[in-house]
Amino acid sequence: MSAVAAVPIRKAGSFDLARIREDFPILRMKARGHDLVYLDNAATSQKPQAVIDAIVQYYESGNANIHRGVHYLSEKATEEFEVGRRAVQRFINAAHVKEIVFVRGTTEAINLAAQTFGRTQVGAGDEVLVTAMEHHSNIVPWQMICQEKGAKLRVAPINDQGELLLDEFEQLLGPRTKLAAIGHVSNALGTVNPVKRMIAMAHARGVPVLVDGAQAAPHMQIDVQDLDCEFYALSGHKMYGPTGIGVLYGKAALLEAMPPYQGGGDMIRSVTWEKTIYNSIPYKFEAGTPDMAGVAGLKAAIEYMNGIGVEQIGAHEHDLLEYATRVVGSLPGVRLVGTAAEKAGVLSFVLEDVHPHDIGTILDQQGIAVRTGHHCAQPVMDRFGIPATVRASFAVYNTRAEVDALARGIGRVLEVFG
Ligand code: 7TS
Repeated sequence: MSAVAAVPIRKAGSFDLARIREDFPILRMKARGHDLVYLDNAATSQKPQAVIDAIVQYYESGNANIHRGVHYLSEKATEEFEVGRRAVQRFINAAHVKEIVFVRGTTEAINLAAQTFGRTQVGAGDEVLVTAMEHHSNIVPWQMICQEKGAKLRVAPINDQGELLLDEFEQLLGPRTKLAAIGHVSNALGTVNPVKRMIAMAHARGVPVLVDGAQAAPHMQIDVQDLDCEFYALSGHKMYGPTGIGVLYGKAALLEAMPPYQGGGDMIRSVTWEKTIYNSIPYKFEAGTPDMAGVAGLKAAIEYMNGIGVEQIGAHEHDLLEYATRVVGSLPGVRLVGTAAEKAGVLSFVLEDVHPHDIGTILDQQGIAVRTGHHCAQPVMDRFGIPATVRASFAVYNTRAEVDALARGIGRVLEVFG
C-alpha cells in the first residue's frame, strides 16, 4: 500500500475532529499522568500517522540517493523527490516547479536568500526593511548582511495591539530599500499581516519582498502568484510534516540571477580546476544529498492538509482562538499580548506578578504543553516591555475541551500564587 493511499480519505467540507485526533498517535500519550494537552504547535506540530508511514515507507522500500544512479531504486527515489516538489508547487500555487527550492526549514530559506540575493543586491548605504514583529530568523540574517555591507536594517513599527503600522511601513520603503522581509503571521503575537497589500506597496516602489511564512503555511491557503512575492519561506515541521525539510519559493528570474548558496554535489553541471558551471534552478541551490525522507513526509503532510481542507483547518483553529481569547482572556490577572483584529493560531499572555516560566511549569504538571519565553522574538518582547509571555498555539487536532483544561490550569496557577 502506498503512503498516498494511507492518507485518510476525507472529503473537503467534512470535519470530524475525533477522527482527526485519531490520526495523531502522540495525542494518545499521557504527560505527567494526565492526558497530553499539546498547545505548542507554533514551535512544531505533531505528525499524523500518514506522515510517519511515508517516512518509514521511504526507508523500507524507496531509499537511494537521487539524481545520480541509473539503477531502479535511485530512479524511483528521484521521481518521488520530484513528485514531492510538484506537491509543494501546487500547495503554494507557484507558477513553475523549478521555483521550489528544498532547504532545512524557514531559517535556512531566509539565510539562503540573504547570502545570495542579499549579498549581491545590498550595498553600502542601502536598506533592508523588516517589521517589529519578526522572528529572529527574519532579523539576524539581514543584520549580518547589513553589517557586512554597511547597509541599514529599518524596522516598521507596530501598535499596542501588535498590528503593523501600514503607513509607516509604506514610508520606510525608500529609494535605498533593496528588500522588504516580512512575516506573514507573527509567532509571538499571532498577528496576520496584510502581506498582499504590503507587497503591492513595496512593488509600487520597485522593492522586492520576502515573506516569512513559517506560521502562515500551517493555517491558511498560500498562493504565491496571487501574493506576487519574490520569495516565500516555510518549514515542513510546523505543518504536520517532518523536521529538517522546508521550502524557499523564489521567482524563477530571481533564482536564475542569484549566485549559489553552498557548493558541492548536485548543484553543478560540470567541474574542472579552471571553472565550475552551476546547475539550473532549483538544483543550483541544493548542494549535497538532500532530505529525501523529509520530502516524502512533507508530501504526505500536504496531502493530509488537503484531505481535510486548508480552509477548514484555519476555520477550526480560528474558532479555538476566539474561544480561548474569551475564556483565558477573562481570567483574573490575565493580560493578552497581541490583540490584533486579524490573528491566527496563537494566544500569548502574561499573568500579573507570576513569571511565565512558573506558569509553564505548573501547566506542565497538569500535562499541558505551552511555550514560555521570548519565542525568538526578543524585539517584540521589548516593544511590550516584558521579558516573556506564555504562548498557547493551536493546530487542527486541538479541542475546546483542551482550552478549558488550559483555563483550569491557569486557575491552579492563580491558587498557587494567591
Ligand atoms: N519564522 C517564524 C515566524 C517562526 O515562527 C519560526 C520558528 C521561524 C521563522 C524559524 O523556523 P525554523 O523551522 O527554521 O526553526 N518559530 C518557533 C517558535 O515560535 N517556537 O519555536 C520555533
